This record gives sequence, C-alpha cells and structure tokens, in this order.
Amino acid sequence: MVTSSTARKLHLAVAQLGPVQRADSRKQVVLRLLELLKDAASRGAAWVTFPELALTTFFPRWDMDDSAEIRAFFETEMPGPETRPLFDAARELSVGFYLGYAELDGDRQFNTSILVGRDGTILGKYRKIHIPGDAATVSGAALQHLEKKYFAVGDLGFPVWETPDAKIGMCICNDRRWPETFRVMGLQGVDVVMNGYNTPSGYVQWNEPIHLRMHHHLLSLQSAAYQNACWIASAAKAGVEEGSPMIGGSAIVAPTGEVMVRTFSEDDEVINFVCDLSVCEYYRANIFNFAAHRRPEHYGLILERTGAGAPLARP
Ligand code: CDT
Repeated sequence: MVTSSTARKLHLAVAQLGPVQRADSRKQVVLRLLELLKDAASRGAAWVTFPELALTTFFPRWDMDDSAEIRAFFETEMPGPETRPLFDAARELSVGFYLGYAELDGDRQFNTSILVGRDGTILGKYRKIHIPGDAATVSGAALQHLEKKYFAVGDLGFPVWETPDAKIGMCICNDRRWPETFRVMGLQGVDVVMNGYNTPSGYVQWNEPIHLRMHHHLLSLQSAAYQNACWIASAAKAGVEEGSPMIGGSAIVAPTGEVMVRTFSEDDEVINFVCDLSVCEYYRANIFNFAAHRRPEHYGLILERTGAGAPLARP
C-alpha cells in the first residue's frame, strides 16, 4: 500500500490526563500538562493532543446557579498567566498542541479547543457543536450531565488548518459520535483530527450497559478515521473525578480504522506513534475518492432534516 519512498511521517502524541479534582489549581494542572508535553517531546513527537476541558474538573456534573461559582471554571484569555508556560514550552520544544478549555467570550460560554503551532502561537479555535446532556437537572437521575446549561452551541464550524506538517482539524468529545463532524473535515482533506473528551462511565440515564461506553468511543473513532481517510489522536480525561468515574481509552487511530496505540491507565499517560500521512492519500485516491464516488444529490435530507421524519419511499 505504502512504500518507504512515498511515506510522509508525522510523529503524534496523545497526553491523557488522570482525574482533576475541584480543589486542583490551574497552576497544578498546567504543571502536569507541561510534564506530559516534555515527555512527548522527549519521544520525538511533533504534536500533542490534550483532553477536553483539560484545565479543570468536569464541572457539568454539577447544577450551579451562582455566576461567580460557574465562571471560576472558565478562561477569559488564552494564553492567560497560568497557561502561558504551555505556550512557551511549545515554542522551546517545537511541539504543537491541542488544548480543550471552557471559554468565556463576553457573556457567551463555549466548550472550546485551540490548536497551538510549534512556534507557540495560536493557529485556530473551534467550539464544540453537538452539546450533549441536559439544560436543567433531571430529577431522579443518579448523575447529571448539564453541558446544555453551561455551553452555547459552537459557532465556528469544523475548520481544518493547513500547517507546515499536515492539515489538522479539531473535534471535542460528543462531536466525535456524529459522522457529519468528520465528513465536513474530510471534505477539506484533513490528515489529522485531534479530539479531547471527558466520557463519564456512569452517566447512564437509560439502561445501556456500561461496557458500551468504551465500545462506542472506539467505534466512533475507528469508523470516522476510515471513512474520512484521516488519522485521529484522541485524549481522555480519565479516572475518578469527584467520585465520578470516566473512561480512559485514549488512542491514535489510523485511516485504516485500526487502533495503533492506546493508553493502559486511567491516569496521566503519554502514548505516541509515528503516523504515515501518505496512508490518507492512498485511501483518498481509492475507496474514499470523494470526487469520484460521492453522490451529494442523494444526501439532501442531511441538510433538510434535524430529526428523523417520514420515509421518502412512496408506493
Ligand atoms: N463531554 C462529553 O461530551 N461527554 C459525552 C457524554 C455525553 S452523555 C450525556 C460523550 O460524548 O462522551
């Protein structure tokens, strides 16, 4: 499929975070992120993916009404004084990164990630679009997931950035479950999608067995990477945060749909893999040659409908 003469190598790392408790300061978390960044750089990685909402505990598990209490979880500037060391380290080590955080933009609150280049400057920003969970407490539920209360729907779409190394896109947690997320980036020729997530293993408000949490996470990444001929680097915040368990399973997935490397722990852990970007081109030139095989004239319902409606077939 790929020969050494056509290979286009890019060394990616994923930096999984173990739990972040409410009492942990930004400074403490950034020190952990710096250790992970240095570990990735020492292995030769050029880009590192950090998790969603990496700077704080996963606060949407709580129903809060006090605005000062809520806003304590949000960043008003990026970089700010506590996060600047990450940008300095990126420049010194020549390692780019993806970082997820809660963003306060005026009065608007977003679940955001940024792409920071190997020179330590922000290349781009994306805001989570498929916001999961509820806007108000669900009575009787053992666990709450109130992202709809705290975050507006992202307004920046799913852009892809052309960096000197690769075409890179971003995706946050629940957005990875939706094929539209990846197809929009696939149509921009994306090579690498970076994804951060916090997936509670016990959020169930319906009778779905818990083992399916990991299955659906990997299923989403593997199918998206294959169907869009891209690499995916996906980073969890894992372990037991404030009594709430979250899955690990951070992974680097190839355009073949195969998981090439995966975390072992539910704690701070780096995984890395030397990815061959020419595999993307190989799939794009064959089975997923979009220009040759896609039939958008038959995809109208995707834009016309949000929820499922009546069947189109007529007798
Ligand atoms: N953070 C996040 O998006 N978590 C979701 C769980 C949603 S269940 C209400 C996820 O897709 O993993």
